[in-house]
Amino acid sequence: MPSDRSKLTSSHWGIGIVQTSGGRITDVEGHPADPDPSLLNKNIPGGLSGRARILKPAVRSGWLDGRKGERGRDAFVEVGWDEILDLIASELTRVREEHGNEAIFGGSYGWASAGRFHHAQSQLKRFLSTNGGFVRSEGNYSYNAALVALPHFVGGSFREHVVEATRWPVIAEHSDLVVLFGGLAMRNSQICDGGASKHRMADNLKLCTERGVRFVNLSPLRTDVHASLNAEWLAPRPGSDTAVMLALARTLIEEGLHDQAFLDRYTVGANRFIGYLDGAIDGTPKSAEWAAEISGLDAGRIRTLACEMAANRTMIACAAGLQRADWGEQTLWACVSLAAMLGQIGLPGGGYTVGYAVNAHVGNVARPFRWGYLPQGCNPVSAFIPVAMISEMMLKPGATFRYNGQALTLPDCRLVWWAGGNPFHHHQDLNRLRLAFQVPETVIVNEINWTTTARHADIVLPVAAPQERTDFGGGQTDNILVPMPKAVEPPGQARVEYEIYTDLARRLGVEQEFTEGRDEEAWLRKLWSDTREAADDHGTPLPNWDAFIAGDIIELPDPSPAQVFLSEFRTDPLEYPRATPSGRIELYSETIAGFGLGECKGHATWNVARDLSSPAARTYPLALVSGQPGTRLHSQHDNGALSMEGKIGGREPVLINPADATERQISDGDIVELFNGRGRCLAGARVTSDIAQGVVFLWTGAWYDPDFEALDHRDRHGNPNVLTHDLRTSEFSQSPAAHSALVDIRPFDETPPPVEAHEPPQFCGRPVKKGPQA
Ligand SMILES: Nc1nc2c(c(=O)[nH]1)N[C@H]1C(S)=C(S)[C@@H](COP(=O)(O)OP(=O)(O)OC[C@H]3O[C@@H](n4cnc5c(=O)[nH]c(N)nc54)[C@H](O)[C@@H]3O)O[C@H]1N2
Ligand SMILES: Nc1nc2c(c(=O)[nH]1)N[C@H]1C(S)=C(S)[C@@H](COP(=O)(O)OP(=O)(O)OC[C@H]3O[C@@H](n4cnc5c(=O)[nH]c(N)nc54)[C@H](O)[C@@H]3O)O[C@H]1N2
Ligand SMILES: [Mo]
Repeated sequence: MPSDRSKLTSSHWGIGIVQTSGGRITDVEGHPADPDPSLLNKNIPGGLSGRARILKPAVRSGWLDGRKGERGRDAFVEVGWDEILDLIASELTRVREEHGNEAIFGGSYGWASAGRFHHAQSQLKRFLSTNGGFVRSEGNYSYNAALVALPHFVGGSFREHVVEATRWPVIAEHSDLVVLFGGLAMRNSQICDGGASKHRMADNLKLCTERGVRFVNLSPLRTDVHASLNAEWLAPRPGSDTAVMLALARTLIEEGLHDQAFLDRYTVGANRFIGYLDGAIDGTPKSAEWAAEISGLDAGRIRTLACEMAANRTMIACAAGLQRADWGEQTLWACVSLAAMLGQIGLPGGGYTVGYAVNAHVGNVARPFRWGYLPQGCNPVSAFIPVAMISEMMLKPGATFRYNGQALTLPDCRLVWWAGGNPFHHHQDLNRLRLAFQVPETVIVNEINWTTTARHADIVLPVAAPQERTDFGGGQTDNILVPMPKAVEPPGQARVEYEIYTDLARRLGVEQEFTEGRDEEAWLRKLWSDTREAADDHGTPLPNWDAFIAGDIIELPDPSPAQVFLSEFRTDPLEYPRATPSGRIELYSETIAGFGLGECKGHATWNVARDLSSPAARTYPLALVSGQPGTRLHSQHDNGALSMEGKIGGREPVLINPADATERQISDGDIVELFNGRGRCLAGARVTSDIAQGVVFLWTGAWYDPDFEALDHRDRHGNPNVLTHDLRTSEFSQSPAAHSALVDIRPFDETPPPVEAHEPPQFCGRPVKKGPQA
């Protein structure tokens, strides 16, 4: 029990105890109940009280001045709450009257913050639904290809895949070998959306080492696997995993090690897949030598690895990052197909998993029942976009596109409202996104800080952070409920978003519909009472709200500690069929073949990444991997203490192999420039043999800091998304493909410009009205 019970908090990376002084947060300590507390709490004080904090409502000067100027460059005019809410109410009304609700984009992707009630997207969507609806976005940036594709291959949602993943203690007991495509990054498993209260991964992996489980890490980054696991490190070229998986499968056939009985009973299409492996379709046998050429791995090792996988109880783990790449759907299908050939799917410690380490909970714990939530209302608008088509939507309204077998049209959105996300962090090809963001008539952003997205808005609403409002935490897949009493008041004029929407709803004549007669406190009590009811149904009574919010975390039983993925299906595939057309795992899918997409055929297929198959391969020789940062969550609190400690000369570190560095006369600690045909950015060089030769690794999340005087609006801070493309994985799932980009890098010989991303924008007075109407 913490000494000061009134200051517990929860975040996506863990629980903490907030220390305050003079109405400000001075520190957030780990909670004693967490065996491996996340250090990311150290970012909170700086992240909430930095110079970038938004303190007053603000309007872009050019927008006030008859919608002129350029988003992202203009100064802002600070105004009062009444004025800004009047402006928004009249602008919403205008857009609805002139263009209908199909012209309002409320997709607003992003992680926002933990807390069941004050969830930024739920609040915005509920408000917009109350006002006639909005265009939504479908899917996410994390594992979109898996969301769309796995239901075709294996049936069931991807959520089921991760929630039902085989538990690590089962692996410790039963597996001999774990083959990790894309590693098992401990830094990533700090986090889960909505909360990750106890970090169990380290202890569970310790069980594996104690039992002598062997790990093979196929990844460009050695440290993608914790050193204690003593993994063998193989570094295939980024984007070549599908080829390696296909070659492992082909080797099983060559050696007669595939499990024909499993294929016959549990799958369809094995013969056609095997035909492709043999080269019957394209004349190219998918041999170990073929994959060695593509991946840079040793053909002999591919063969012996296939034999070891067949001879042992083997878990194949595919990191989510691998499907965040060109043709990412194929990597998933190749993984499932390889596991099917081995025939261990559904056995304890065998088979495959997509997304161990995508968060703290996969394979570690699950939620016993659904916590109370704020209903988002009914959205009358049916138009949507796949989430990563944001630039495409703004730049090409009315264009048609393919998605999961459908032909759809991009909506024509005139007003864009973002709350709880940072597209200038998360989206690819930021120079293109900047152009796209010039198109809408109005952009509204609710933010805590002056992120680059807020700077690209017309209307900016300063909002309270989680520690500045009362809520309760319950992670999407956690088994722990956390009281989150307000620790400090919001600074300046920042307000709780629910109050902002309530005031707006009043102006628009829909207050009762939006609030249902409840204020913040009444909603918190309702959501808690919904949670208690669900708990009662599960036989785990919870205290009342007043006792809970004044108390400590509450841990509920883990519903499935010994779970084995697809074990029921394995027991009886007729009784427990998969939700695919055949009821089995589909190694060949008539549905997908019927989509008629060139690169996505009816079986797992090898395709070369776009940058590699274009002239870029010759111009830009290095593969850029842009994984999740260990020192923060995405772009959140990038100006916090831990995040800043990780930077080099105030810029994001880029990992580069000594051979690549020497060739370019780059030394550790140098300021370097990364560049390709899409953009360029500065970063700090970290020369290390932990990264494979031919690859550079730049963490995501440094706030994009364009220098408008420099070539390509060079980013001064080290945001990899100025270099990535936004072509998406394929027309099958239209998923983000951030990990497929080629770049080059050189020492930056000029005086490095200061990083300005963590500063507020310029403010100015109101534009003076000129002309006859003045
Ligand atoms: N190159 C590359 N790009 C990537 C990835 C990659 O691997 N490589 N990964 C992708 C992935 S997996 C993801 S999930 C995305 C993440 O992309 P995002 O989820 O957009 O990133 P965050 O930094 O978490 O942005 C959340 C924003 O919400 C704000 N916020 C927090 N709480 C609140 C609140 O209560 N109200 C409001 N209004 N705002 C709030 C924060 O200040 C922050 O600016 O990035 C993607 N981008
Ligand atoms: N600390 C921290 N943890 C996080 C997050 C964060 O921002 N900070 N974000 C969270 C979110 S939203 C998500 S979705 C998950 C993402 O979890 P993942 O998708 O697993 O994370 P990534 O870091 O994108 O990729 C994992 C690793 O894959 C490797 N990799 C990349 N490309 C290739 C390839 O072509 N082949 C092979 N074999 N390996 C490759 C990289 O070395 C990288 O370290 O992480 C979550 N955890
Ligand atoms: Mo994600």
